[in-house]
Amino acid sequence: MNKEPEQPAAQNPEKFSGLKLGEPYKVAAGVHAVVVAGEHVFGQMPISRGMKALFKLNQKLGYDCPSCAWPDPDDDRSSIAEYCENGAKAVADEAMTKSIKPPFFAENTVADLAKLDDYHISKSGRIAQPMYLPEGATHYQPISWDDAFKTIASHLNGLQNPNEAIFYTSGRTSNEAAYIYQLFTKEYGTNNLPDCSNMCHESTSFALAKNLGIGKGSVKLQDFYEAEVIVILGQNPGTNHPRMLTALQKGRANGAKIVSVNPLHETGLLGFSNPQKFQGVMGINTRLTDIFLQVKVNGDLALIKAIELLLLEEEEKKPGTVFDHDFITEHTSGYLEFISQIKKYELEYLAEVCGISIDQIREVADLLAKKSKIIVCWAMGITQHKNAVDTIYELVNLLLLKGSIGKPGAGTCPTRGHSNVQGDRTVGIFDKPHEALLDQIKKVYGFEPPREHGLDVVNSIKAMYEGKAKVFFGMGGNFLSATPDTNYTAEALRNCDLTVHVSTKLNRSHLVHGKEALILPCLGRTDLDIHDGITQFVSCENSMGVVQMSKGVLKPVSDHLLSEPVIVCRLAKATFGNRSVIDWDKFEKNYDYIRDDIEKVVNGFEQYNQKVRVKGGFYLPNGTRERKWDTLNSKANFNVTELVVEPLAEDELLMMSVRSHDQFNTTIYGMDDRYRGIFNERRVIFMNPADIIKGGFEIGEVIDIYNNSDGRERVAKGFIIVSYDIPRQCVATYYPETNVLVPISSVADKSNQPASKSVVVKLRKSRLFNQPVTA
Ligand SMILES: Nc1nc2c(c(=O)[nH]1)N[C@H]1C(S)=C(S)[C@@H](COP(=O)(O)OP(=O)(O)OC[C@H]3O[C@@H](n4cnc5c(=O)[nH]c(N)nc54)[C@H](O)[C@@H]3O)O[C@H]1N2
Ligand SMILES: Nc1nc2c(c(=O)[nH]1)N[C@H]1C(S)=C(S)[C@@H](COP(=O)(O)OP(=O)(O)OC[C@H]3O[C@@H](n4cnc5c(=O)[nH]c(N)nc54)[C@H](O)[C@@H]3O)O[C@H]1N2
Ligand code: SF4
Ligand SMILES: [Mo]
Repeated sequence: MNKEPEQPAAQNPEKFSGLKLGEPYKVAAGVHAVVVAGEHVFGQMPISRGMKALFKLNQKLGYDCPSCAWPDPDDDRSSIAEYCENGAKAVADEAMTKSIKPPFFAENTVADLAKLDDYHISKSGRIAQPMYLPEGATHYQPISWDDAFKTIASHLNGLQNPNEAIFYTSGRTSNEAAYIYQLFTKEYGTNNLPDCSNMCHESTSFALAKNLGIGKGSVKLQDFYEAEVIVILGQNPGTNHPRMLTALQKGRANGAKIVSVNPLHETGLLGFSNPQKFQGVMGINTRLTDIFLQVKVNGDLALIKAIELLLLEEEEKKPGTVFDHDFITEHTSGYLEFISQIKKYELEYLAEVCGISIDQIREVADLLAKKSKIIVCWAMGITQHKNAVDTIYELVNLLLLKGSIGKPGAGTCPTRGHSNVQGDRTVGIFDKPHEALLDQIKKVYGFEPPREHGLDVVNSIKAMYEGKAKVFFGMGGNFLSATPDTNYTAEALRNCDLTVHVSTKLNRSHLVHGKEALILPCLGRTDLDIHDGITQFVSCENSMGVVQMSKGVLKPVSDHLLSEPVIVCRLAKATFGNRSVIDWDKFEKNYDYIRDDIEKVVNGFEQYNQKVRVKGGFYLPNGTRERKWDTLNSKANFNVTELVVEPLAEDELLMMSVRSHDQFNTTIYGMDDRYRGIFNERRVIFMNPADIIKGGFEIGEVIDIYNNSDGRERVAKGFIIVSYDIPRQCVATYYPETNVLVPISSVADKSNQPASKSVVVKLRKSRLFNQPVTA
């Protein structure tokens, strides 16, 4: 068996920062959250800058929160505080005044920087100027923008085939930048456009496009206020979509029942103290969840099937009282096949697989039987499993039985991650572009875009690993740390002739690089972007399909930063010379021209420039809301799914990787996860107390986590055991520290999304530590 090469540093530092344990919180947010937000913002910039930044955050005509994609209220926005603790942390992290200039790179070798942990890498500051790492060099050195673009152009023009280049996008990129970026790659000749969505909601986009005709959710915020039941699966909104709690609170006050499905009793699902309301300030809390189902990791498909089986039983007893037959007959296809297949399952078996008692499942089925305004919300706890697409099919089956799509108070709510991840896909960041988009590009610009599908994230990594792709260009993000199989991906990046990152902050992907490497520092969401005296703005689409303008307000930390759209234009001009049919100068001068072109090419952007200037923006069309199904048969489709259970061996555990309350993906804001009672340490593993005893371990002991897959041993060294309320044989760790354990071959069927929440692992005593290290 092959032994793994040493890991790309810092994933396994040999010392701990000093874990302190507290009780998990019962209530999220509250005044404490406001205090923490203030500490983050004012700790990293002067008061005046911080006030300015917070004052314009999520305000109509202000800038869009760079953190998650949860929507802003259409109407009643607070004029002082339309954001949450984690939005403020994201702003603090981006708008910090500390910056890293050439002397920082001259003093530190790349190898030394790679030894820092992610928290310290991010805290080093905003990158102030373009930097270049020549082949064989040990230090990044300054480079002019012109020379940087010439270097990239010469590599791109030297490739034998455009498909040897990879163009990654992370979901913070604006519509304007994303549109011209994908246009550039198409004129260059490739659809190799992997994006963070491939690791995020790809399973959702695949499933929903197939059964409902559009890969996006159907609900609007207003639906939360009209719903009778809101089911939340595989999502931790208190940390990752904090203002969703406000919507849940309002929905519940209007009579909705909330059902939460999660292996962990996440604080934000249990209770909420709204710091923007008098009651919250006074410490008055609202309970959020009515029924909590502590499902086993990846038990959701079995659970939904069990609920459907009980609903069917009730419907058969009292025909016409549970299912919406008018809806089913008029709008759906595949009902009879679905019914005959679901009957094959035994309730007892399904209950055993999901780990929920039949009584509790019955409680939920009884609730759903009587209601028809049902919203189903989900996130990474559903999408990052091998059978994720099937689970989402099944969630939609449930909604179709109840006629709960395309009417007020009901529908699908896949909660998106990055603030513009949905918009990037809308404007063409997709390795499998729709023919309609390609036809329109051909019509508007007159060149033939490539029709062959490109590479997604997993296939891009494989192509670089195998030497089939040689140039990697990252528009934002942290490809090395966000992707699975860290060592394999590191090898893939090191194989490239050139790796380029357009970034605001330093990250590990700059430090594990190709033969040559470039860092191109860009403006962030909060930064003012002025060309020829005109302040430019960009726009983003949130999780509910609203497109809004985002206009930065802060003076950039350096005069050497360029905006993402300008970077794309200069890249295109350097690469094509006078070969291009596109007027890149025009785009660069004023982003209105980019929006004019988006309007011509992408459906739903009529009068883009006018509508985006209206306070609050505009909704993109979404057929599911009007019960218009853009599927092959023009129907909403039931999908028959199979429950395939892969049993674990006695010594195996199923690991999910989750976010702490102090991080945004690979950016680590702090070392605490206070809602879960974890302080000052990230390298912990949450375990059921009975599994700790069964494995012969102790609480506080340091272990190594490992697995064997496709002939390799993968190891994440040095994790402290924490006893936690989590189902048997399930464990949780923080992402990205354990990405090293996710085999590149472990993906969701059909969507090819890394299955980073069903990682089969084993534990063994650490060779580095033999003392319990809990404080
Ligand atoms: N502050 C902050 N906000 C963020 C982010 C961030 O890192 N920090 N990231 C952004 C991004 S890109 C995204 S995609 C979203 C992610 O938002 P989430 O999806 O909420 O993020 P995770 O931490 O991955 O949490 C997944 C949740 O699913 C549960 N879970 C895991 N496995 C299963 C399972 O098999 N079944 C069920 N039912 N539950 C399961 C976990 O216990 C956890 O509560 O957040 C966005 N917002
Ligand atoms: N094991 C495991 N792996 C996961 C996940 C998981 O739950 N578990 N989640 C997956 C998910 S849902 C996602 S979305 C991906 C995230 O994957 P990515 O989007 O690639 O990662 P981020 O950590 O969000 O990227 C952070 C970097 O973006 C840069 N940046 C920040 N703002 C800007 C900007 O405005 N412009 C530019 N150009 N750069 C900017 C900064 O340099 C920062 O270091 O990770 C995935 N990986
Ligand atoms: S809920 Fe999301 S978008 Fe809204 S302020 Fe918080 S982090 Fe930002
Ligand atoms: Mo995400």
